[in-house]
Amino acid sequence: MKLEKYQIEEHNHAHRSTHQQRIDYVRSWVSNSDHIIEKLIEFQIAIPSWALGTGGTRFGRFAGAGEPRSLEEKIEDIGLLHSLNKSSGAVSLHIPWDIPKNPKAIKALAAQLDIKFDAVNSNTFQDQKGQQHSYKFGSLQHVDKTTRDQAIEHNLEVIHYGKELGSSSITVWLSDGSSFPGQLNFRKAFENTLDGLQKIYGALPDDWKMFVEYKAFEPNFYSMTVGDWGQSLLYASKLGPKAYTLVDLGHHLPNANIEQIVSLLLMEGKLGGFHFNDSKYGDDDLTVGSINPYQLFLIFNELVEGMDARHMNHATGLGWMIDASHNVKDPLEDLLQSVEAIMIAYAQALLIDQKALEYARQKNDVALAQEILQVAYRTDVRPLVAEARLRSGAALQPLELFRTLKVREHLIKERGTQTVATGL
Ligand code: LRH
Ligand code: MN
Ligand code: MN
Repeated sequence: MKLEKYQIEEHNHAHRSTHQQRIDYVRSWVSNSDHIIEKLIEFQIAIPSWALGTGGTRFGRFAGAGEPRSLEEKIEDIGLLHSLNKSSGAVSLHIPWDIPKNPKAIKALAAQLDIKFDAVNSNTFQDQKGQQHSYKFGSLQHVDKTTRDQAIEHNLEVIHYGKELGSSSITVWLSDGSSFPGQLNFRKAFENTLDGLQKIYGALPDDWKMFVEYKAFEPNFYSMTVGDWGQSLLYASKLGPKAYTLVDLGHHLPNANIEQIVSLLLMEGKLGGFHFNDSKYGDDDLTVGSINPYQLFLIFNELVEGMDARHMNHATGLGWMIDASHNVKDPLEDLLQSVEAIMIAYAQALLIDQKALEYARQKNDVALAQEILQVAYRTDVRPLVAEARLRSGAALQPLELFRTLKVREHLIKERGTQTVATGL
């Protein structure tokens, strides 16, 4: 299924006058609204190839209908999202879940839909069919060199696929760790992992980056070998200038101050990218902004301030990606909601009067500093986000249009009801 330009135009026409009233109101008192709209138009968020089908929990998976059956169909789904919001112009592949069997054709299809290839992800947290050595006790940390070599080899293969598609970064997330005290020599596990990462790093093309993603728990529950931002930063620093830390919002211990982590990683020039999602308890991978939108806004405040201080381009300076998937919503609707939540938080952060905030801090005026943040957070910036979409040829209300055009029903007709997308 493909969305036609006229379908978007008709929808926008029907919403035009209400939108005009709303945007006029915001513009009447937000002095930098055009600047914000331009920033929003530039900003693109990569969609993970594993989020286009229904996710699951370890207790079960309730597959939806009309899910993509191949990588081609996943890219087509991202094409649909991108025509609805013009903010999802990139895909992040997980290998071997989504091996591009015919990279040239995949690249051409993506280019046709204006979709770029963001970071490629390796997978040494599951055993694949026919695999010689098991990752049950880890991959790069493994006590057995042949298992470590196999994991390194897999990462090199992922880089190879990435090169063919035009990616320029690899995200390495390891489930390595231990579940019981005594199981692991922490130092040796770190050294083995560093050695493996160094070999992978050595195979990176000149213009590539490596993102080292950390996670505090799960699937190991006593120790994780890349367990927090300190460990990730240690690996990234030892590896060299092409290695960065990747922050997945769900990978912290409860109540961690993620915005402070973001600020310090940016200060060190070592923040590489993001996996956006939301959570109440652990790595829940819920829709972005569905549980704690204020935290998301505070993170964006640090991103905007820190990136401006380093003269970084917001749109291209970091790898922005969603990493959410679950059991109960239509995956495409869910992704539209996630992208919208990110755009809202970004717009609110752009609204903050950074000079006034700094002045309040210098004066130790705590109440004023809090007020400045909350004024921005409590502003309804949805008309600005919608205006950015309108100007880039997307839909004023993407989710509503998705429903009125009965996109999922069309996909079910094309693909059937018994479809299972690859992924988690
Ligand atoms: C691990 C993780 C990591 C994986 C993805 C599927 O929890 O966040 O990024 O690649 O989930
Ligand atoms: Mn992640
Ligand atoms: Mn995760």
